[in-house]
Amino acid sequence: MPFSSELITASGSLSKILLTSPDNARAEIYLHGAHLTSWIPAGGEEQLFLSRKSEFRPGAAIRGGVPIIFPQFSNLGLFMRHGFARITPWAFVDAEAVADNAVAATFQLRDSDATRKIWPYSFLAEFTATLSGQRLKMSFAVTNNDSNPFSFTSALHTYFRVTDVGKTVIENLRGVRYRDQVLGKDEVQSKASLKFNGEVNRIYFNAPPRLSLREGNRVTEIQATGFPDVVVWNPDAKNGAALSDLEPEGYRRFVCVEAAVIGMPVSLAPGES
Ligand code: TA6
Repeated sequence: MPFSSELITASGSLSKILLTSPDNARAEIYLHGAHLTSWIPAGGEEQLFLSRKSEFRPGAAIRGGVPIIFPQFSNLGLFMRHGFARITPWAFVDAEAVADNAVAATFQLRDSDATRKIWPYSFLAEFTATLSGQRLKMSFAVTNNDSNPFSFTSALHTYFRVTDVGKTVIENLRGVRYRDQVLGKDEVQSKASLKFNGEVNRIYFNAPPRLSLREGNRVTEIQATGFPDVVVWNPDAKNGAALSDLEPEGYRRFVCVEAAVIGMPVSLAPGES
């Protein structure tokens, strides 16, 4: 079977690409934010959480899937919280067959009057989702098209779907220094497994490149290169209820594990990628 990609009109009249690999893995990516909202491995089930109360409209961020955070993570800087990439329409470039029986869909975002009002630089950002079998690969690249250098922070803010956050752990973070954003202080991970017994909002710096997300027998292997940090987030019941676009009890059904570059922002000279 060849791969397929189809552009359809979806929630909120926004457009999305339905992507299917030759071995029948599937993904959905909105042009709004180049936001991946669904990933179903071949013969498998949905791996990403998407809130039933999510907004789908220009200017708003989709709650769930994989928001692309660029050019600023959270409030850690002078610019817009979590950046503008997730609330801006991207261009779909193409979908093509690549090695290992996979299909790759590429999206681009360039600066505009609107983005330069928020962040005064000329740039090209490119997001590629590569899909086959049991694997989803996401690549994010930025080119400095400006005459001045710039720096940025970024994350692929992935909402992994779980059945019960209380039965979910993340493994392989022992010994890693983190900023606890709830307590506002730095700590070192002492336990082998990170559990979710309440609000968790942490930036792990220089984390190992491979982590596991485990719920019972179900294990998701997470691997990152070029993103040295990892953000782990779950809001808990109280903070989750305060999010207007999160469905009731929605906090139970996801854990965010985010490939991130925060501690050492990426600096690009003019022309560099
Ligand atoms: O990545 C964790 C985080 O920065 C949390 O602080 C939490 O607020 C989350 O992102 C979601 O942010 P959002 O702007 O999408 O509500």
